[in-house]
Amino acid sequence: MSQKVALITGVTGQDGAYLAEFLLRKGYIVHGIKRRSSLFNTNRIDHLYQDPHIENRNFILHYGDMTDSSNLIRIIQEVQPDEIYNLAAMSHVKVSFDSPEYTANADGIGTLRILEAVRLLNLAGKTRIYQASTSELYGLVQQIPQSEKTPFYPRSPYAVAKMYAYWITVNYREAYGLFAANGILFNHESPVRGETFVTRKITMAVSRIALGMQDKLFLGNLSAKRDWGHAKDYVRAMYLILQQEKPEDFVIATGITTEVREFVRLAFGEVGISIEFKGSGVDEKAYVTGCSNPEYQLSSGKEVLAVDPMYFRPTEVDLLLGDPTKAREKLGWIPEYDLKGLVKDMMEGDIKLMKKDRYLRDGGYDILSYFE
Ligand code: NDP
Ligand code: GDR
Repeated sequence: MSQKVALITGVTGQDGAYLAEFLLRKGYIVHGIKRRSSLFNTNRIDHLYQDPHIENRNFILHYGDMTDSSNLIRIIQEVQPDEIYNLAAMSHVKVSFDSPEYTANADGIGTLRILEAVRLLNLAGKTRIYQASTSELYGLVQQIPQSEKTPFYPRSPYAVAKMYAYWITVNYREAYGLFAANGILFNHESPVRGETFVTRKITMAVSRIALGMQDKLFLGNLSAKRDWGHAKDYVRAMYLILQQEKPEDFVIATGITTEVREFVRLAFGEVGISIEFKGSGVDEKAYVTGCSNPEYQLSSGKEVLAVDPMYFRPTEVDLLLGDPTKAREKLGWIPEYDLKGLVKDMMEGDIKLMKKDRYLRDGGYDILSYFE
C-alpha cells in the first residue's frame, strides 16, 4: 500500500507539532504549512526537521497563510493530500477582541478557502478534511455537560469566526459530499502550549517563582472553569475522526472541569509549595503556606499571585465541561492523561526550561546581553 499523505495547516503550533509527530510515526508523508516570520517559528517541530537536500523526505514544509487563497490552492494541488488537518488559526480568545477582523479572515474564511480549494481541484472524492472546532462555540452556558447536541452561543470574535468555520464545514459535507468533519475539542495543553494561555502562563511563572527568578504572577478571572486535557491525547482523536467510514462531528473532552484557581494550586503543589487564596474579586491574592522542597527557598506568607483586571475579557466563558461519550463509543478514544499527569508534565518541562534560562542569564549568554 502506498504511503498516505497528510497536509497540516498550523503545523508550527502546539497541536500541529504533536500531530505531525504522530502521523510520521504512523508512516505518513506529512506536509505542513508555516508562516514567514522575522524569527524562526519552528521550535516545536525542529526535532522532526529533515534536510531539504535529501531525497525521499517524509516531512516537508511550505510557506503559506490562511488569508491567501491562491497560495493554499497551489499547495493543495501540489501535495494532493489524502487528509487535511486544518489547525491554523489566530487561536487566542482575548486577542480576538483586539483583532476581530483578522480573526474572522484567518479562522472563518480561512476554513472556507481550504474547503473551496479541495472542491475546485476535484479532490472531493480523495481528500478528507479535519476542522479544528472548539468548545468556545458553547460560550454562554446553555446546558451541562456539553455534547454534540448542545446549542452554540459564542462569546468572542474568535468563537464567532470558529462558528462560521464549523457550519461551512458541515455545509460542504452536505452540499458537495466532502469528507469533512469537525472535532469540537475542549481545552488541551502540554509543555509546548503557547505561553499566553492560562495553564502555560501558570506553569512558567510557578517555575520561575520557585527558582527565585520572578516575584509573583498576575492573572485575570480565577473562577473560570475549564475541561483540560493533554494535547498528545487530543491529536490522536483528530486522526481517528478522519479514519471513520462516514464524516461526523465529535466532542473531545475529559468530562472533568476545574477552576483556574485550582490549576494554580496544583502547579505549586507539583514542586512542593503549598498556597492559600485570600480575599475576593480584584483583591484576591495567594500566599505561600509551606515549602517541602529544600531546593526552593520560599518563606511562608510570601505573596505569589494577584489579580490584574487587564486579563479580564469583555465577555467571558465561565464554564466548560464536555461529554465525550460519542468519541468513546464510536472512536474508542480514551485519554491517557488526567489533570494531575498534565500538570506534572508541564511543570517538569518548565522547571527544566527555566533552569536553562537561569544558567544562560547568569553566564551572560541570554538575548538581553546583546543590547547592553
Ligand atoms: P496554536 O496557537 O498553538 O497554533 C496555531 C497555528 O496556526 C500556528 O502554527 C500558527 O502559526 C498558525 N497560524 C495562525 N494564523 C495563521 C495564518 N493566518 N496562516 C497560517 N497559519 C497561521 O494553536 P493550537 O495548536 O493550540 O490549536 C490548534 C487549532 O485548534 C487552532 O485552530 C485552535 O483554534 C483550535 N483549538 C485549540 C484548542 C486548544 O485547547 N489548544 C481547543 C479547541 C480548538 P505561528 O506558529 O506562526 O503563529
Ligand atoms: P481559552 O484559554 O480562552 O479557554 O481558549 P485560555 O487559557 O486563554 O483561558 C482560559 C480561562 O482562563 C482565564 N484566565 C486567563 N487566561 C489567560 N490567557 N491569561 C490570564 O492571565 C488569565 N487569567 C484567567 C480566562 O479568562 C479563561 O476563562 C483556549 C484556546 O486554545 C482556544 O483556541 C480554544 O479554542 C479553547 O481553549 C478551547
